[in-house]
Amino acid sequence: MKATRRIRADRRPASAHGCSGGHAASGVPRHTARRLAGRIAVQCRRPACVRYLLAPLATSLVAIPAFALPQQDALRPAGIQALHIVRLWNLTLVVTGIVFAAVLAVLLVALVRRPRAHETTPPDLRGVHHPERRTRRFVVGASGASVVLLAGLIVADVFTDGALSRLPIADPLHIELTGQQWWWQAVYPPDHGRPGFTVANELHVPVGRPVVVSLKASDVIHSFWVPNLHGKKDMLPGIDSRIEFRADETGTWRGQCAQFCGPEHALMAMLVTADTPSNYAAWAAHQATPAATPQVSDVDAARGMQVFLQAGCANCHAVQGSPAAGATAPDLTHLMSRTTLAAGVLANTPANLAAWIRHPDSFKPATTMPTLPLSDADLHAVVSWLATLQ
Ligand code: HEC
Ligand SMILES: [Cu+2]
Repeated sequence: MKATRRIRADRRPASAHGCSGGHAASGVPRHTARRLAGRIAVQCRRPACVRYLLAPLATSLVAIPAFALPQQDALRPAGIQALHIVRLWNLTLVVTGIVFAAVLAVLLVALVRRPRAHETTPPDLRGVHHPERRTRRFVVGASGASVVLLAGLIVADVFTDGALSRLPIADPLHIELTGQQWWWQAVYPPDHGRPGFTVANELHVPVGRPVVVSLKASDVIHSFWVPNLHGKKDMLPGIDSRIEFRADETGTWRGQCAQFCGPEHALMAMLVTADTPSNYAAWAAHQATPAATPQVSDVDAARGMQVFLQAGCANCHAVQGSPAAGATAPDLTHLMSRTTLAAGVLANTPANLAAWIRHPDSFKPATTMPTLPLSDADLHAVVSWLATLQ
């Protein structure tokens, strides 16, 4: 994942490097890393292939994104479903670990006690005339133990499955999640008097309340996977399924599409933020409000909205509260309340926003978002407007 992103990042326009700023994650300051890249490229004239190998390696040091998404970690459960799974994992690890150590120990004993012989030693025919009772008993015993242990793991697996399906789901939060190439659309239907709304790529859920996510795919097979909260569930076009989980700890957890869905599959991340119930309620209430109309005094933003409507952005994107009502791309109503752009590919800053709109295909080469020919002034205006969509 990281490697793909680094390689991709090489193709980014210069402005994207500038604005993401700071130090590379490895602690190498960017300018040092860049100089290093240059030096390696210059010194390795011969053979040329070495230069071609080393230069991208060194530039990849430069291009590590300066923002860090939270780690996804199946071994660090933040909810009851992930806890059931991690317990099964621990049991499997211990059992198979003991078996592995036992096999190695027996192998070692066999090596140490192996019969030593040379050319003149007569053949040892004891085993032919007298059956090796002890050895046979040992093999039968070890095979029996393997069967019992494997059967035990199957039973544990079935119990885990049962526990996963027994999550109490009284009064759950419903989310309708659709996998798209290559981003996530999440519709929150009306809930306890709060109107419905749509967001992209970044979900929020309240801690302690069960969540039922209905899963759809609009184009190809995707897979929902937020390992800190639950296992994987495929999203199949034409076959709706659902996944149920509960977050028991506040925090932001990373998810990733887990089924190859096309060239940008690796760049299809998701964030799930588990909030306290009151913070969640505040977030949801805010998401359900339409975007504020730009102030007339904010000339740039007001013009930006016009550019957005006229340049074709509104054919795909919706901004509630404006005439933009496209339905095939991320809803941008509260764009600035998200921390990332394009499914976790870029930190959400005005500079990255401009870089993305200028050349979306330099970040996600196969993206369906077109590169529209906007003048610098129009681009500036559009970004000014989008930046008001708090
Ligand atoms: C043909 C449809 C289409 C048009 C036209 C289009 N976009 Fe997009 N846009 C997309 C898609 C699809 C994505 C999601 C890409 C991804 O993450 O893989 C996207 C993503 C974005 C995002 C990132 C949203 C997020 O939450 O991460 C922004 C901002 C954006 N577009 C702005 C614009 C602007 C401004 C215009 C007009 C200049 C525009 N788009 C025109 C399809 C379109
Ligand atoms: Cu995928």
